[in-house]
Amino acid sequence: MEKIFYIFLFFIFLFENSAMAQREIFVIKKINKEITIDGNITPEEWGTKPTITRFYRADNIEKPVNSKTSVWILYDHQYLYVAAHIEDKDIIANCTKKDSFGLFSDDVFELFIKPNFKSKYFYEIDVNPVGTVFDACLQFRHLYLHNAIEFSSGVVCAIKIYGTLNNMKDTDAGWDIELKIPFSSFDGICPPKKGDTWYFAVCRTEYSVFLPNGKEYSSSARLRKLDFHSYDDYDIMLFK
Ligand SMILES: [Ca+2]
Ligand SMILES: [Ca+2]
Repeated sequence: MEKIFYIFLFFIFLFENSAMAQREIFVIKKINKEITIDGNITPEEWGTKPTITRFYRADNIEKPVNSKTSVWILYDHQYLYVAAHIEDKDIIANCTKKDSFGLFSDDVFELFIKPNFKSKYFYEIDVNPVGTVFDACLQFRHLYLHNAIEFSSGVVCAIKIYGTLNNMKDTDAGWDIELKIPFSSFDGICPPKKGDTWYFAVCRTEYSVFLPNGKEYSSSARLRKLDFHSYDDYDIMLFK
């Protein structure tokens, strides 16, 4: 019966979005035990299989991504949990001021969430390798962040760096991030129920001396143009 329900949902989305991108549906499992946000992505907490293993270049989805990313997403009655294993040979982070545009000169892990496609609002939560957060509420697709609405996600995050920070002379392995976002932060949004669907993209801005252009934008969503805010191309998280 459950299987039929998910197949039904799939066709609903296919119909709803036939003129839009090829959305992928990621099933998000509910957990009973709160995850310790300490930067250690343990199999006991997150399971062995990441939710997302494939990222696409945001400037050209046909080209292979240089820096790989694996993402885990879970939830409970209170929080949305996200973890990522982030390959990065040259870890860069200088910004320490919250909500500063200086963050975007660093390596950044970026989460875009649109709980309700019919609502104009969606949310962005960005974190660099030293845990500096930029979060914003957005209301237009291709919005310049300068017009973002003040929003505090209440995100709690922890990071483990495997390498040296801001040292281009050696080769780093990458960084791991764990974060939790209270559902109560989203205006008017209740904790999701089984079968609810949200739209989302996990993205990265990466700077590295090892990259051909010194920079790479990548996303879990197949973005048809280089714009992390084009939510028409976001994938779907299906709360199980
Ligand atoms: Ca942990
Ligand atoms: Ca980097």
